[in-house]
Amino acid sequence: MDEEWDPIELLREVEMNTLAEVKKRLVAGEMESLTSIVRELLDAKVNPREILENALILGMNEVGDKMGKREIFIPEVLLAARAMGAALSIIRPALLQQSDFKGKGTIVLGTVRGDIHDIGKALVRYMLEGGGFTVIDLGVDVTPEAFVQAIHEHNPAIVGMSAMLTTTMREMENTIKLFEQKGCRDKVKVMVGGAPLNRPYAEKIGADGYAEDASTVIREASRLL
Ligand code: B1M
Repeated sequence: MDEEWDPIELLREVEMNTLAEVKKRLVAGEMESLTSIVRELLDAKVNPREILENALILGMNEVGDKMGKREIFIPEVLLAARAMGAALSIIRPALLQQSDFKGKGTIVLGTVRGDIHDIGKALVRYMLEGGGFTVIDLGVDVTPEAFVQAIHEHNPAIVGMSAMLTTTMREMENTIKLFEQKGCRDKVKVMVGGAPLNRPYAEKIGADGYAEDASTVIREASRLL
């Protein structure tokens, strides 16, 4: 008797193979072929969160591991980062379309002074926007003074800070201290995140909230409100 085959199972297998290909091209920094596969997946109605979580984030983690083991160096990491940025900008509209609720509140977001890593922050931003928050993105290498100015300008409910280096995570504490000195600490909740952080550290520096990754950030921001 012929082996039975399940078309849904077959489609799933094709999807998993394509996601593995997305990851491979990201690690190789092949921006053009990566973005064209991502477009094809979105056209085929694959959930953008699945592309993010099962391919792109896994790919960036692999880039980090290879960088840590000195198997690849800054030029290759930059190519992968550029490819990731291009893929994220294609996925962003699809993520926003999934948003079913708007007007949850404003969040000012930035990577702290001395730190130029922006991929994790961009991902956090897209998730928050998808979750109904309005996000004011101050970019990277944001000084404590620029965060204070943004509080006065935008009156956010939450200030979110990202840091990826053990050296720059200290800037979060400096920024919170400046909020206290300038009398705006009570006006906002502070949420922090980034690979070298954990919740005890967030509590130690006086932050109100901490999220480990983009998938938990909406829950944490909602809790703070
Ligand atoms: Co850099 N780098 N890097 N780098 N880089 C790391 C962070 C590192 C761990 C690599 C390694 O050695 N294995 C290491 C840090 C070591 C440490 O401090 N413990 C490192 C280093 C050393 C450096 C330089 C010093 C290298 C050098 O010049 N010798 C230099 C520093 C530059 C600077 O900032 N001043 C540097 C430079 C770079 C590039 C410019 C080449 C590039 C950044 C390009 C860009 O962002 N446009 C880069 C990259 C790409 C990385 C790795 C490989 C990948 C980071 C990334 O995008 N991850 C990284 C290794 C790694 O992380 N494994 C590494 C994917 C992203 C989706 O995850 O950023 O963790 P992540 O974000 C997550 C969570 O952390 C969380 O949610 C995000 C989404 O899930 N999150 C938040 C982040 N912010 C949040 C905020 C929140 C809540 C959650 O609330 C507000």
